[in-house]
Amino acid sequence: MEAALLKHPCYHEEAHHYFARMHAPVAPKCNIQCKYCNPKFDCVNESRPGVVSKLLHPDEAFDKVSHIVSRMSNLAVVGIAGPGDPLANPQATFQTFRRIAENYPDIHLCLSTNGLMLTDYIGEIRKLNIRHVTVTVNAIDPEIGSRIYSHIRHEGILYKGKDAAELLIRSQLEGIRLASTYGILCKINSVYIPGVNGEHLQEVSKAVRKLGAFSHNIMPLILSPGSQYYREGCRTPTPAEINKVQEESSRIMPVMRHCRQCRADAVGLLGSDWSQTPDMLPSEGKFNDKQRSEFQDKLLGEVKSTLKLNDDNTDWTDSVRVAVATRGSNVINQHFGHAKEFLIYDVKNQACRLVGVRKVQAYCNSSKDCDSPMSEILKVLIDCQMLLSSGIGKAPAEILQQNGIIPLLRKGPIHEQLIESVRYLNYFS
Ligand code: CLF
Ligand code: SF4
Repeated sequence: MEAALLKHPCYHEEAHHYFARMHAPVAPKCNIQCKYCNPKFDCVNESRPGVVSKLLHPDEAFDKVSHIVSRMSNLAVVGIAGPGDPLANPQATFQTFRRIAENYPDIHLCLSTNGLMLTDYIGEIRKLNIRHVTVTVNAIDPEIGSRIYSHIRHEGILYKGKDAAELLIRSQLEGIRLASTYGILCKINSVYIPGVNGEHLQEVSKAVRKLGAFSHNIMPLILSPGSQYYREGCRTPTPAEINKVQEESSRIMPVMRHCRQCRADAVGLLGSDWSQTPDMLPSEGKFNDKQRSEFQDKLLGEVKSTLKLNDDNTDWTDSVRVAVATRGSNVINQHFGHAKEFLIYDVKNQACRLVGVRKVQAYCNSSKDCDSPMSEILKVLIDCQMLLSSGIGKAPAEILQQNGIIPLLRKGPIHEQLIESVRYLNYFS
């Protein structure tokens, strides 16, 4: 498998334990209005709600990239994902990509868009060798689309209702077809909106697969305060609902299960964000290009060695569901009390598979009936039988136990620890 995949933390599940990405927040404007988005907040297609700390001019963005590249030796990808739509800000977007491509040819470039202008800029995307493009497709049926988008602006005209959705969907599908034809790896993001498009996402998978898309990332709706859905009292999907649609779509095409719905200015491994404190990066000093390349070759070797652990033929009936607290590097190294998210695995015999990532904060911040962090965590871990972390306080451990979740203290490689812990499940029970 080529490095463009194995080094991209979003395109390959194993890569996300080792390789980092950063986003350059240079694109403020958007040309559509999704009902879940509040323009004062990050784009929820690619980020959790939260104001971008600072919009950057392309020159500032390049300086920030240079700073991080020299200190974060596992940085493999620079993406532009907002806070608006990158292709509604083509000058800033392509100027930023151009400078990065000229100075750091080994860094992979990644673009995330609503797809309205994708066909218009496909030439520029190819010229800059942008190999990874994500398109957010929430519906392929204009009737459903009209319940998700309130309007779009295209060539000076304002479209609303079904007309708007029809134009957007046509542009997205044509863009995906064209990009895939040129060998660009197209990932599809869909926001699961209960009561609107949940039942429809399988149809989206089928359509985009036919056009050559590479994988489908189905993400739970996060309600941005102030957005139309928020005002209307929409709800977010439960972990069980998300699992169900991901499972259905995974029979059609590869499904991404490790998305963190990152900020438009995120920096670092998925799930551990250095965007607010880039001066405190955890490196010994600066790296030159040769050192970075050697280090990344070593990481690539680690990714490859984990590939053989995956078993696609396992029947997962009667498997054990386990939550894991980690800060990355494919090891259990996070204290329960500091965890903002849990990786959820199914384990059976010698095999394990990632079911998803469940954020504590995101669910907590977005749900209106959030009463305490612990009750929120219990909701998030509702279907888990075990929790593995590097440390946990007595009180939360007891609460977990009372709710049928066995908390175990573990350190070391996730796969190894999962297999071993589940082997002794009866003993711990
Ligand atoms: Fe960024 Fe997106 Fe590129 Fe990844 S994020 S532009 S493809 S480098 Fe990744 Fe973040 Fe999920 Fe996006 S985890 S929100 S899928
Ligand atoms: Fe908001 Fe992104 Fe939708 Fe634009 S594409 S309205 S920035 S969520």
